[in-house]
Amino acid sequence: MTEQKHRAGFVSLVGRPNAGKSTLTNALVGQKVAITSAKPQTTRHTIRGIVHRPDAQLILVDTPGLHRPRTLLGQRLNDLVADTLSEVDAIGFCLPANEPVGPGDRFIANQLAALRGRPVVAVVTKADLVDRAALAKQLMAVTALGTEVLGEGGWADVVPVSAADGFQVDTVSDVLVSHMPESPPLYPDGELTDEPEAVMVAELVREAALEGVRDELPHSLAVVVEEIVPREGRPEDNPLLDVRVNLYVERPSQKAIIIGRGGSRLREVGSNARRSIEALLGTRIYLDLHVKVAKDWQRDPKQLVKLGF
Ligand SMILES: Nc1nc2c(ncn2[C@@H]2O[C@H](COP(=O)(O)OP(=O)(O)OP(=O)(O)O)[C@@H](O)[C@H]2O)c(=O)[nH]1
Ligand SMILES: [Mg+2]
Repeated sequence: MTEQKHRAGFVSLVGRPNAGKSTLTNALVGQKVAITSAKPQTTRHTIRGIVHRPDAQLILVDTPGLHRPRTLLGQRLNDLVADTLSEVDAIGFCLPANEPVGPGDRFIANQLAALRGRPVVAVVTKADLVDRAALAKQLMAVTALGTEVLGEGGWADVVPVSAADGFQVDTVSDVLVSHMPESPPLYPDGELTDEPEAVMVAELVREAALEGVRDELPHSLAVVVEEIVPREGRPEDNPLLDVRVNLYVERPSQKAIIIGRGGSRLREVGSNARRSIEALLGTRIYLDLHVKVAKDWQRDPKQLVKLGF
């Protein structure tokens, strides 16, 4: 009898903005570790989500969507992804089933082709949004892109998946595991992410603030947690954390949108974020949100550093 060896390694999920990388990360991990939204450029830094299986451990590195950079922020995000790719064991290239393979995908495919030697699994996401015939066509188009940029062998695998209804999520996991090196687990059992708490808190506020806003605002929003401190004088069995968070936008008009009439929108953002942060931290919190204008921060190197980029 041959004994199965334990495998463990790093997988970077890449793809165009909005391709479904973060949603797939959460589905594979089985819990929310990355925020998601219908707006492109939701993910702004790499997030590690950890998949624990009896036979393997996958450390998923969810990345910001890759695109032709138009701002300094866009450039930084692309550089971040390039750095990440040089350190992983395999790459999951996400392409949505419901959008034709386009120049944006080809741009990324060519960058991946330059990293010869690392297996690239093409993952056709959002399979639930198309019928079988359209899915088959898309799988062929994606396969063709693989042979076009990588030559004869093409992608290491091509797998359709729907993170929304769970279709083939286990298959994606199996395929990625098959490309991992033999290794003992790299993270302790039960750890689902290695994100610091403050980063998760900032992300949950950003997710709540992105809900329902118009298209140009999301890119202009940055969220920084100033402090998380226990409220003094609380009974031990009923603690309260004071969480102070700044939301930065680029223009006064955007500040007005975030705050809403009479502060109504900010209150709604606050109560939505508070619920998800309390679920994350397991204690009650008092969430204090402040909206500030940092003019054109996406283009200003000094401000980018201050905001954590
Ligand atoms: N129907 C359906 N929608 C999906 C699926 N996966 C993701 N979505 C939706 O697609 C949108 C983008 O998903 P994200 O996971 O945030 O995409 P992303 O690739 O991480 O985007 P960026 O971080 O902006 O690069 C969200 O509205 C998701 O709900 C899926 O399997 N089926
Ligand atoms: Mg994302």
